[in-house]
Amino acid sequence: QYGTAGFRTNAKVLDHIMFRMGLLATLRSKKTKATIGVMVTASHNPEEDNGVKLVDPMGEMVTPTWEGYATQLANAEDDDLLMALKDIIAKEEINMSQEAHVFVGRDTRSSSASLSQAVLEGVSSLGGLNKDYGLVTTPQLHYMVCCQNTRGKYGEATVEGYYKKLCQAFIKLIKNASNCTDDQKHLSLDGANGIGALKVREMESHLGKELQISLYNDGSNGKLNYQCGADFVKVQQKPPTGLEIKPGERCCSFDGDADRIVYYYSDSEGKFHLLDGDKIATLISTFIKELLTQAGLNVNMAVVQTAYANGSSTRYLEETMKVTVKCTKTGVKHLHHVAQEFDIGVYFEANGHGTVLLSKSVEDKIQQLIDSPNSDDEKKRAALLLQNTINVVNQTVGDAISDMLLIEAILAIKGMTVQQWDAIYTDLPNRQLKVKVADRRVIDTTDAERRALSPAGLQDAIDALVKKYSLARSFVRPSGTEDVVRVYAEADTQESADALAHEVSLAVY
Ligand code: NG1
Ligand code: ZN
Repeated sequence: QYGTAGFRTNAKVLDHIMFRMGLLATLRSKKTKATIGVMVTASHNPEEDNGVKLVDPMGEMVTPTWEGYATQLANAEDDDLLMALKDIIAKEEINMSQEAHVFVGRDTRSSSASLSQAVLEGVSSLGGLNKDYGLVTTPQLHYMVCCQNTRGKYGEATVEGYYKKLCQAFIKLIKNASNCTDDQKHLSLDGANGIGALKVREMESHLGKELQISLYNDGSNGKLNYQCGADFVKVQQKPPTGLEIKPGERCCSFDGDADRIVYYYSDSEGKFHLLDGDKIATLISTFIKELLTQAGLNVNMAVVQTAYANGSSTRYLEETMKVTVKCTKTGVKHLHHVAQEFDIGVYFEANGHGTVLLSKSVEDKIQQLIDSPNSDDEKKRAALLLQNTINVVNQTVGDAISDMLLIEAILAIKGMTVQQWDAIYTDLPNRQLKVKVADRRVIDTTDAERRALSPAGLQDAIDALVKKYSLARSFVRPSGTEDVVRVYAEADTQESADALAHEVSLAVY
């Protein structure tokens, strides 16, 4: 099934899927009369796995109908493939004489080169024209597709153009940071032994001395995602191997395709502190809200989260920051769609995947403030900061490189240490567990996956368990990317969160 992460499994069984996704991307391009992207990656999965995802014209995920076609094509027997293609062509009334353009990118997995070759062959066999970007991060490919289809309005569709746009905006932002010491400009980065590390190396010359990155797990000797990377750090709640963590020092981890980022540090007692997607969303939305106030702009802004968002973050955003918070189902496309309903939508999954979306009308209002002779200096400064914030952000999808630059700029401008950022609110202790069951699909959920509708009695059992603990919350949902049921629990102490997660797991089993 083409799920939230596209197709993802052991690389050995994927070549025909890749070829067929090349075919499907070509059809999608003919249908939309636009360039479509195909990214070969399995993100944070082990090196042995691989996967593929299609990118729609504006850099978004493909629509549910086309996800359905992807599933049909992938499952067709060889003899039925032509029929399956003809079926899609007929249903979508595709004009086969229309030109097709497909951009292809891949991560650093050893299987990615030949698998992306299979995609390219799929594209050419339906007469599509392709451009092979080779090794790129997932968000870079999304960015290229969007640039191409907006005829350069979003930027230049090259990797070099991407670095230039982001780094120029970053350098303009950082000029507003007075008294920034060399120590504060230093960041330790765990590249998960993946593509992100390679691309940060490429980008470094564009950053000048404004950000000094010590790169660990750069792929030179470690294994991709093995005991490192954003997913490992978030789920294990401990630092990656291969990174020397000095007390108080700001560190971050990318995942295997560089679309997720988490920050962390260890305190003077050696205790590990994680700053996940919720902390990132809080930092970014606070910064933007302050600038909007300074600029005198009244726009509707929301932070979009999933059920995995720490309860403390939701409470802080709603009660202290007074921003609208929306909760959606897990999976970036759900968050992205809800964020699009607002003038400004800041969306982050707790695991560190997220970005900021700004409507055209907000961009225009900011430009007017900059151009207007009547704006006072404070307003103009805030408007310029907002404009550079927009330019450093990759609005097409969550992007570890872009998020990192924005976070580094915000911390520098606010003169904030990682400890001060962490202290904005205190996370509720929490635990995530996986449970293997015969058929995870028997669990049906509602209310953005926070309540189980079936099997009968499960939600009542969870409710009864939650009542035993204070500040507690728990939910279960079938994973969209693994054959497991995920259990989440939070409570006032780690012991309670662990016990609750364990008890709820037993109720699922
Ligand atoms: P599943 O396996 O459906 O929980 C995981 C992540 C999602 C998202 C997708 C796609 C968690 C709890 N779930 O989904 O947030 O990133 O993978 O990669 O982190
Ligand atoms: Zn990823």
